[in-house]
Amino acid sequence: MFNADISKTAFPADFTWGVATSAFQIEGAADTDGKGPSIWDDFCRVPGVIADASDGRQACEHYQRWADDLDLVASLGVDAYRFSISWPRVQALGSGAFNEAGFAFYERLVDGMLARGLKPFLTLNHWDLPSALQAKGGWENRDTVPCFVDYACEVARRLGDRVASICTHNEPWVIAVLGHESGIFAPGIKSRAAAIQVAHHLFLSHGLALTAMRAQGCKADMGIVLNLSPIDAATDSAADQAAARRADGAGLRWYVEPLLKGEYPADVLQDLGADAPRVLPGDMGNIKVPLDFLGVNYYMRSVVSAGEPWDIKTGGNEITDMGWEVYPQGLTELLVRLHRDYTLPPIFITENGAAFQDEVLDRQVHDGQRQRYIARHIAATLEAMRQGVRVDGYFVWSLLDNFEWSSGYAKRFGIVRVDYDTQQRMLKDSALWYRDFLDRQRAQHGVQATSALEI
Ligand code: IFM
Repeated sequence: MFNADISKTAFPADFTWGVATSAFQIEGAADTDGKGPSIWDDFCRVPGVIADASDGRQACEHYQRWADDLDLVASLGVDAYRFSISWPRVQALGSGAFNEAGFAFYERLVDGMLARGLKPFLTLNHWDLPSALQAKGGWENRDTVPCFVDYACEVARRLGDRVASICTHNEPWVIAVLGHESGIFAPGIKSRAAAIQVAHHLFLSHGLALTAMRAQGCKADMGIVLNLSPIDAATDSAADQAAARRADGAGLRWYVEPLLKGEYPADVLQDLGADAPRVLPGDMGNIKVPLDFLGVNYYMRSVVSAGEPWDIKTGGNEITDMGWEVYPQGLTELLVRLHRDYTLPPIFITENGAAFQDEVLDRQVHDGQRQRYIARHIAATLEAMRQGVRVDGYFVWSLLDNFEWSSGYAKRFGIVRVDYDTQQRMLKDSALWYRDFLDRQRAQHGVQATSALEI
C-alpha cells in the first residue's frame, strides 16, 4: 500500500508535469463554425445509452472559454497541457475539404499554450470519429486508414512545428472493445470480430501516420497512448491463472506487441479463431515503427477469475465513484513489467486520476480522496523509476470536470470543478495540492531525492 509522502522527493528537473483533457469532453460547440458531427454526437442521441441522457453539445464551453482555461492551466505551474483535436471540427466529413475555422481554433489554442509557457501535447484521435466515415463502416473499414493519415498529415503540417508531441490514438482498446464489442460506447456495435478488425486498423493508421508525418519533416515527438492494467488472477487455481493469461493477452499484449514487436501474440490469435483480424502483407511492418514515446493511461488493476471474467475484486481497497479499485502499486507493477518484457521507448503517464464526489463549502472544493489518489500514483510512478523504468512525464486526468462518456456529467474527474449551470470554474483542493507539489519540485531541482515512500 503506498503511503505517499512525496513532499520531499525530487523528480528529474526535465520531468514533464501536466494536465489532460479531450475535445469532445470539454469543447461543446458541437456544430459551430463548420464542425461536422462525430459518432459521439450521434451516439448521445440514442435513448438510454448515456446515464444522465446528456451530450457534448455544451460540455464545458471550452471552445469559447479556452483562453481562461489556459490561464487556469498555467496557474497550476504545470509544464504541459494534453488536449485533442476534434477531427470533424477540422474536416467535417473526415475526407475532402479542411475547415479553416476549425483549424483557426486549434492555432489559437496552441499559440495560447506557447504564450503561457506550456508545451502542447496533441492527440489526433480521442474517439470522436467524423460521422461521415462511420456511415462507410468507420474504423472497421480499411478505407478509414488513409483518411486518418491525410488528416494527421494536415494537422502536422499546420501545427507540427509548435507542438511538443503528437499522439495518434488515445486508448485503442476502448475504441475497439467498448465501441465495437460491448457496444457501450460509440458507435455502439456489438461484435468481437469487428472489434478486432478495428484494433488492427487503428494500429495500421497509427504506423502509417507516423511514417507520413515524419516524411513531411514534422519534428514533434510521436507516439500512441494505451490504457493498460496489470491483471491478477483471483486465486492460484489453474482455471483462474488461465483466465488471467487470456485477459492479459486480450487487454495488454494484443495492444502492446504489434506496436513494439510487429506481431500479434500467438496465444491470443489462437483464442480468437475465426475472429482473428484480416492482416495484409506488409501491415505488421507498417505498424511497428519507432516510437518517440509510449503513453500509458492507468486507473486501476483487474482481478479475474474463470467464473467471473473481468470481475474486479477490490480486496477491501477504496473504490472511486466509477466503481474502480484504488490500487497505486498496480502502476508500479505495470511499468516494471513492461520494462522487463519489452524494449520500451520513454514512457509518459498520459492519464491518471479519479472520479469522486466533491464537498463544496464556502467556495472551497474539498476532494481529499482525489488528492490522495493522485499523490499515491505519483509515488507509484517514482517507485517504478527507481526500479529502472524510464518515465518522462505525468499528466493528471483531468483538468476540468467534463463529459464522462456513457456516465454523462455525474462522474467528476476534474481537479477544477465546473458548475454546469454557470460554467464557473473552481480550483479543488487537489489542484491546490498539485500546484504546491510542483512548486516544491521546482525548489528542489538538483536536490537529492529523500522520499518517504512506503509500499
Ligand atoms: O474520461 C476518460 C478519458 O476520455 C479516457 N481515459 C479514461 C478517462 C476516465 O474514464
